[in-house]
Amino acid sequence: MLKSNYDVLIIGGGFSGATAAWHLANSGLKVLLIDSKPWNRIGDKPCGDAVSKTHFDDLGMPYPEGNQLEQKIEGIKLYSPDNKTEWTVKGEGFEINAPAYNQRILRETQNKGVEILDLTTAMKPIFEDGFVKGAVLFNRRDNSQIEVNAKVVIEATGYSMSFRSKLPQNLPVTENLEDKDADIAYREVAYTVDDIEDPTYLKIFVNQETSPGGYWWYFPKGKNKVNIGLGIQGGMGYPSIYTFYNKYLKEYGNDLDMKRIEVKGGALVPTRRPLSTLVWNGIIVVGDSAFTANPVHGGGKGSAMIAGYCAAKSVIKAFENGDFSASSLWDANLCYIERYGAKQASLELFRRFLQKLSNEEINYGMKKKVIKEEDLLEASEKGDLQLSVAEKAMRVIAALGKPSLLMKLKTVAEYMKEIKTLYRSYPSNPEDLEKWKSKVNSIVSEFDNAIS
Ligand code: FDA
Ligand code: PGT
Repeated sequence: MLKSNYDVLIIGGGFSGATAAWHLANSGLKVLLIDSKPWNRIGDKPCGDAVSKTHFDDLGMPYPEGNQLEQKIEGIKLYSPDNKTEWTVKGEGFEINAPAYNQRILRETQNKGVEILDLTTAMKPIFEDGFVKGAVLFNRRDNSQIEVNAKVVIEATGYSMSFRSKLPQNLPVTENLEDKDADIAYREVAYTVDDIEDPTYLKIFVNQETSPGGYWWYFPKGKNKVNIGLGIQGGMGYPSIYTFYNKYLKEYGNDLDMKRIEVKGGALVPTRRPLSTLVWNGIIVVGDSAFTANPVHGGGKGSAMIAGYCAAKSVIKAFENGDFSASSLWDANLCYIERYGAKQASLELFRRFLQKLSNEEINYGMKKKVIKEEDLLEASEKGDLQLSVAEKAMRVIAALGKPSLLMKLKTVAEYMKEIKTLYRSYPSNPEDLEKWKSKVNSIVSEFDNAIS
């Protein structure tokens, strides 16, 4: 078997892995990135392809341009189940050609010295003395096996979690995804018969009948092309995602030219708080594999980029210290939790609440502005649902005169605040992780009881 040594091995070249590589490219470290897919398909995964502009600004990443950018976005329109209420949430973003942008980032990193092997899969970890020390790879270009030793492995394998799942199961980074903590999502990209009225707005349709525990989306990719799909909550025993897609497509995509479908496909979206730790000895987990997607809207590309960025920063520091233990890599946790993870924890609770609401409650809540557009935006941007908002909401809901889960909104806001506060006191070293984690778990189960 061939053997080689690298400072860093990145497994997976999607948004999280590519971003980690991009931020490591000028560090002088010897970096290898591998992906099972051929070059021209890296970044090609089922996705709605919408990413907020703020992520590129915050991380100093280049904007998508040319064929990487399909549509500039000015905001999101959110529709109630009965279609009677439309909320507009403004915010700049991009509807991207994900493979084109992803491959551009990889090319830039390659030009700066990162080695990239496509058609190459990490088959099993090298794990010694409690440390991840590399991986055994299989290269399908020449059918060779390579043993790669690395000081740090960045696990960016997406929702397959295909590398970390082969580590000893007592490591904290091997935590599993519960079926109910994910949405099953499916989308097609198709041309439309007529021009789309306003392609600068993404449309989201919330409806517990046509997409239970998720939503339908209609994301324009130019004047006459659209990414259309839906998510439904996993683990609920619902019919298959295709059943929902075929049954309700006419309702949301009556303008599609069914003869001109470009791509179709589905995948899982994690909708929970991030892994309790992204790092352990010699390893950092990023992106979907670390459950970094937004629990309420399922968008995970921006936060995959944040995780990749945080991983790169902590790797550089670990090399300065010559220490690749969990405590030395711990900064990746602090960086990610501050930038996105704490908000995810709070939004996971909000998601658990939203998924229990009936269409009638959502119609009522949106019509009466129990929560307003700006409150939803604040919740979604910061993970904060103001208590004053919830209190005002109570007075509106009281007028409803019948029992409603919406009455629990104040409790929801309180728990969201509590869990975010707990995330602000994230342990400063691995020794305190288990104690902190059990506090998080008890808030989540208390919350479930409170809204059941
Ligand atoms: P990603 O899955 O992109 O990359 C993982 C890579 O690892 C792959 O290229 C794979 O080949 C490789 N790999 C896996 N195992 C390997 C191994 N053992 N060896 C080598 N390579 C390996 N997000 C968003 O921001 N906006 C949106 O509109 C949507 N919409 C959306 C719709 C649908 C239908 C889904 C399913 C998901 C979304 N998302 C989304 C979520 C988003 O797609 C997702 O969060 C990110 O693409 C995750 O990026 P990662 O880099 O983590 O994984
Ligand atoms: C309810 C559970 C749903 C589960 C999810 C299921 C999903 C399926 C699949 C995936 C499709 C992905 C679509 C991605 C859309 C991207 C949206 C987006 O970019 O949102 C921006 C940016 O957010 P950010 O977190 O990336 O960045 C934040 C900031 O810029 C940097 O910190 C923000 O816009 C919004 O969040 C708009 C809100 C969308 C809300 C989604 C629907 C939820 C349902 C609400 C019902 C309300 C009823 C209330 C009644 C009381």
